[in-house]
Amino acid sequence: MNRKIIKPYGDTLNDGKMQLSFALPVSCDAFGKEAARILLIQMGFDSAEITGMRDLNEGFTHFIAYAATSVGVDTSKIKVKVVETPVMDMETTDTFIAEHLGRKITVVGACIESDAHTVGIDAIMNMKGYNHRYGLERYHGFNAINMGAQVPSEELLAKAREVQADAILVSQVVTQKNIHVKNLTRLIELAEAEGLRSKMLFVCGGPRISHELAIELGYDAGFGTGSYSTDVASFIAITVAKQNV
Ligand code: B12
Repeated sequence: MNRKIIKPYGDTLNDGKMQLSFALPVSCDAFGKEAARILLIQMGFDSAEITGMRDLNEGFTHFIAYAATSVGVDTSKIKVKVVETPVMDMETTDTFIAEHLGRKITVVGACIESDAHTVGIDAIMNMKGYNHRYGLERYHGFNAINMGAQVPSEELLAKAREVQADAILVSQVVTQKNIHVKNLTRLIELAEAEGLRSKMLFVCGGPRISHELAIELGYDAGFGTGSYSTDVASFIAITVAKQNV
């Protein structure tokens, strides 16, 4: 494979220039600015210039910096695990489900445990949709049940069992102290203990979720930042149809 080294683009191609933003526990003055610059040089940047600073009060300052790196990435060596099913629009997915299954696909979704962030799961499931894509509730081919946020794992599994769901959709947005990993692991362990894991697809999502992490945690797929209902609907429809062959 041909090596292809890329570097950040600032002013001219491959000049390595990056904009950085960070906070330090220093005063908002010449001393703090120099501390920020030295930090960047110690991090390995070839040059660093502090172009903005803002007093955050109580001895903290926020900095904006431009720094240049000589480090590049060889894109020919990159391997990532991604969901490989093709992405269909809503109408095509509905037609696919009608033709391949002849029944609705039932999905139950929730943001589990202490996590109160509903916007992500709503973006995928809500009738109104997100960024010009309707959510699963709008699809003819889906019976979509959105249980909202702060749903205990036990309740999500009980609902999935009650409605004989084809798929469970779990959202985790808060990742402090890896709470998302703990919650997602516990849900899978409970599902295994209750004999549910093999009966339905388990799909998780959130800003720090990758497909690779999802697979590692025992899920069928994971969707991170920038995912849409169309990605999830296509994955579920195609996978459920394959299992029904
Ligand atoms: C809005 C918001 C809130 C609102 C939530 C309101 C609501 N009803 O959802 C409120 C004010 C309640 C809130 C509270 C808190 N928040 Co808040 N919040 C945010 C904020 C600003 C936006 C999140 C959001 O809506 N994003 C938009 C959606 C569309 O993006 P998304 O969630 O990533 O979803 C997409 C993908 O991830 C994926 N996806 C997500 N879920 C799923 C599920 C499935 C099945 C699939 C397939 C895909 C998928 O698809 C979506 C569409 O592309 C973020 C900062 C930010 N800018 O992101 C902080 C942020 C998430 N919050 C944070 C924190 C810390 C909190 C609090 C702990 C603050 C506090 N100390 O009280 C509390 C926690 C409360 C709780 N118990 O959970 C931190 C989390 C840090 C971390 N890494 O853990 C963030 C990152 C802010 C920060 N920088 O500190 N928050």
